[in-house]
Amino acid sequence: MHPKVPQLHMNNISDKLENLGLDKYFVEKITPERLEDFEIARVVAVHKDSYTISNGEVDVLAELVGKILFSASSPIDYPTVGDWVLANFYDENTFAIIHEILSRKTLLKRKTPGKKVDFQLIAANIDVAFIVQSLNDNFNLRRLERYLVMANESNIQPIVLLSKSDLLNNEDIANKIDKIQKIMPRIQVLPFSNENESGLDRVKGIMQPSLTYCLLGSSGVGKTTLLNNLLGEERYKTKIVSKKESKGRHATTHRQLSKLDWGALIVDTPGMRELGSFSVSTGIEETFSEIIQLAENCQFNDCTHVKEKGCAVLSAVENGLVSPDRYQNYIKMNKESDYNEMSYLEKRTKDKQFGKHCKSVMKHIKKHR
Ligand SMILES: Nc1nc2c(ncn2[C@@H]2O[C@H](COP(=O)(O)OP(=O)(O)OP(=O)(O)O)[C@@H](O)[C@H]2O)c(=O)[nH]1
Ligand SMILES: [Mg+2]
Ligand SMILES: [Zn+2]
Repeated sequence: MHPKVPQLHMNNISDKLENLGLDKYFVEKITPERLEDFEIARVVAVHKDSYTISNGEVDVLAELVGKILFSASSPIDYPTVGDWVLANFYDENTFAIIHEILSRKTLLKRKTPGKKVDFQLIAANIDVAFIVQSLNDNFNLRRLERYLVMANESNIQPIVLLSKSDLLNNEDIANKIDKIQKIMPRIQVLPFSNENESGLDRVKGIMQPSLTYCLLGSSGVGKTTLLNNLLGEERYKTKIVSKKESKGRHATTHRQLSKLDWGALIVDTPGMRELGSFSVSTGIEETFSEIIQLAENCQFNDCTHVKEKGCAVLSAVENGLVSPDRYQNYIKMNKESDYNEMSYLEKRTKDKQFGKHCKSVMKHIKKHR
């Protein structure tokens, strides 16, 4: 028999940490002895080489312990906004060292822009992702599908928020919501306006205390304006959109976790211009579930749904059951995902080989000194 590892229980955890979003999932993973040496804290902001962490009482600037720095081999090994960490606080809580990142409940990541196959962490331990599109020029079903794949892949509940409802009449708004619900009947869609505040109460109404939400979506759709509205103050800088300026400028440049009056937690993110998918087969399956279901009736088990005989997906497209655009997006994202997964594996093997090579060179040098 294994000796039973003593575990922490929620009733040993301060309310302050619970209010910051700490729940059973994390607590059960910490042995009580660890807390004799360290405090639990949450990463609320990421800076260039440092972090702001909170223990529910104070926000403190923190750095990583050398061990993490030296052993990190991928972006996953570094803290991101929303992470729970074990840390030591010094100098009357004015400085801290992060010693360990607690295992993540969820992790939002995306491929880095451009050809390079690597990824960036967006946020950790998010419960609900608000995918924001504006009802006027940003509304796009294919882009929505991309964001949904990202959320689904991370096991995060997605909710669609459609901003700038003040710019359209009710009929046009209803039409757009209809378009989404026709292809994704299960997803919740809320229109709102930062300008005339319609729908804001409904957004507030679905945000529960101690759960962590994040705002995802293109630059300029009104994520930060929404956050300021939820906070009830102009805490964060938003963008003034003029035609000339609207290209390539991001109002928000960093990610930050904020706490709302009623206890919900929310991470604002900078708008993403390119949303490369990254080995997201589970997210794709969930987002395109009706296509996956159709595929069960394909004649061949390994059908790629591109040109095979007896392909149930292709015939559904022909019969108008699946829109050609949605079908094409599905095929495209699958291809990207396969490609990225392969290139990334290759890259990792090369990195590892290079690491080994360096080690053996160092050994050699030491030996012959
Ligand atoms: N008409 C209208 N304008 C809005 C609404 N919400 C935001 N805006 C305007 O849209 C512009 C961009 O808003 P931001 O909140 O900075 O957009 P963002 O999504 O945070 O952009 P990034 O930080 O660059 O990702 C600002 O000029 C806002 O005033 C809305 O509901 N209606
Ligand atoms: Mg912003
Ligand atoms: Zn098929």
